[in-house]
Order: sequence, then structure tokens, then C-alpha cells
Amino acid sequence: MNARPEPRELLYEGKAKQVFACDDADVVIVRYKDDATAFNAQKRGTVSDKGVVNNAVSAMLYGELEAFGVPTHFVEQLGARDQLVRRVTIVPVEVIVRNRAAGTFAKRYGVDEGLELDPVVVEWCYKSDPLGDPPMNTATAVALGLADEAQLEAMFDYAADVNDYLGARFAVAGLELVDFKLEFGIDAAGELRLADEISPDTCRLWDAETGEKLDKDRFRRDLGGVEEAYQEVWKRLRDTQGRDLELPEDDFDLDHVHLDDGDDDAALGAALPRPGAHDA
Ligand code: AIR
Repeated sequence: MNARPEPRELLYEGKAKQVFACDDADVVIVRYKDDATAFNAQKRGTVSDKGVVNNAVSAMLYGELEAFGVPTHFVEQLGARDQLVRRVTIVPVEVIVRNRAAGTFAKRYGVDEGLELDPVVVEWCYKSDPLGDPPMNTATAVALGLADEAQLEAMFDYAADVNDYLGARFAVAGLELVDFKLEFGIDAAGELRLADEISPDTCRLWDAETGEKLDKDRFRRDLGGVEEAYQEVWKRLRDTQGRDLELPEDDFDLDHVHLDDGDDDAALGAALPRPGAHDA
């Protein structure tokens, strides 16, 4: 047996997590903090035991997603706040999936929160703290050299699978998955993997019966009961682990949001050749 991985050098400190090197260069230890920020870190605070909940929720869901067929960076949970993950290079493109209007979407388009979105909306943002993660389309991501078309297609397909799985998984826990953000990374073998975390920090989760918000919006909007909401999400997921899920019947894969006739270029949104480019 290998020795239990120990955290060595601090490689990176983000808003909600620290990343430590291990003796094995292929993996790193992620430590979840209680620090909370919102609105590009303009609002700061701490949420007691948020790190414990997010580590537990993320570990459980990444294990389940891996079993569902989505490659992830997750290796194993090491302790209350720590998990071992494969070392990846993060693709600086965030994928947001929206089943209902909320947050910046509701504000941007002047619609009520809760409006059901059909088709499901996929948005792309440039992961950049100084720029405040601006929205972009996939042509922009390619043109800026942030990712290539094949990677964006794969991210789209994985995001669809994650939405299928998590929608059903949260449903058995009495929660509605309103929207969420994903990040991906490239591992040492060049494989694209789901990275970062999935938790009430990165998903909007509403009580399926009452619509009560059980996610980071309680912190962002000073709604109170933040700690309790995070604990409630963990408790419900834990209590429903292993239950049968009602996955979408036709292995729904969001293809309809391409809004095209199967032409993959159109899926990338305005990915037009430059005039004259073919003559070069
Ligand atoms: N998100 C986006 N950037 C950081 C995070 N955590 C998540 C939010 C929400 C979804 O992406 O937590 O679940 C959409 O966020 P917004 O602010 O664009 O409405």
C-alpha cells in the first residue's frame, strides 16, 4: 500500500480552496476553506463549516459522476476538508448550464427568477478574475486560444451528461437544480476531465416543494440561514445516496440546444471562417 498522501508545498490559494503538492507529482490535495466571496470577491465572509460540506458534497458527486461515465479529476476524499485529485491544467473557460432563469441571467434579460428555460441554456465565460469572468461565445474561446473546438464540444457534451445526472440526483434529495457552473482541466495524459467542485457554492439548489433557496444565494443576498442551508443539502444527499434515479429517458444530451441541423460548426456559435482564409 502507498502511504497516505500528505500536503507539501502550497501551490495555489483561491477564494474557497487551497491546493497543495504531494510527493506524487500526478496528484494534488485540495483543501476546502470556509471563506466565501461573491460578486467577483467584492463581498467577503465566512460560512462556518462550508468547507466541510463542500468537500463532502463534491467528493460524493464526483464519485457518482465518474461511475456515470464522466471523467473527473477526483481520486479520493482524505479528510473532512481535504480531497485528493489528479493534477490538471485548468481550461480557462467556465461552462454555465441553466434549467431555470436566475441570477445574472434573470437580471440580464429582465425575466423573473424561476422561469423554466426550454431549451436548457448553456453559457460560456472566460475564467478571469481581473475581468470578472465575462461571458463569451465558443468562437471567442477558440480565437483567444483558451480551448480548441474539440475540447469545447467535449465540454458541452459532458456538461449535458452532468445536467442529466445531477438533475435526477438532486431530485431524489428533494432539490431542484436551477443552474450550475463547471470547470474542466487537462491531465498529464492530455485527457479532458471535470475539475474544480460541485457544491452549493457552484449550483443553485431550490427546495423542490417550497422553492426555498439552499445555496450560496443565501450568502450573496444576505438571506440568513447560510450554514443551515449548506448542512441541509449535505444531509439530503447523504440520506439519499444509492437511491434509484429517474434519469431522462432518451439519454437527453442537450443536442437540441445546438439549434442546428447536425452541423457541428453551427454549434460553436458564429464560428465562421474569415473571408479569404481558404485562399491562404
Ligand atoms: N457560478 C458562476 N460563477 C461562479 C459560480 N459559482 C455559478 C453560480 C450559479 C451559476 O454559476 O453559483 O449556480 C450561474 O451564476 P450567475 O451568477 O451567472 O447567475
